[in-house]
Amino acid sequence: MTTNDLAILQSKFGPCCPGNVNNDGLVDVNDLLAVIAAWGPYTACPPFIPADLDLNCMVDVNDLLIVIASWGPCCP
Ligand SMILES: [Ca+2]
Ligand SMILES: [Ca+2]
Repeated sequence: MTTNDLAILQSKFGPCCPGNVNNDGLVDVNDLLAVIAAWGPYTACPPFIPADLDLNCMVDVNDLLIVIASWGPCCP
């Protein structure tokens, strides 16, 4: 992931919570499961699906790592 990718993520989710797939203020097992449920490439992209956190038209280990890296409560 490049600095530019990170900037895109931060503009989408805020600096603390790029892994918050379901936008509930917390990165937890539900976000992890959402990534796993959407695993693999998807067509008609863009639009990007919520689980595609690095916006590459595929849900893969990089998205999983983003969830793990931002695990826990989001910024207030
Ligand atoms: Ca969440
Ligand atoms: Ca992805």
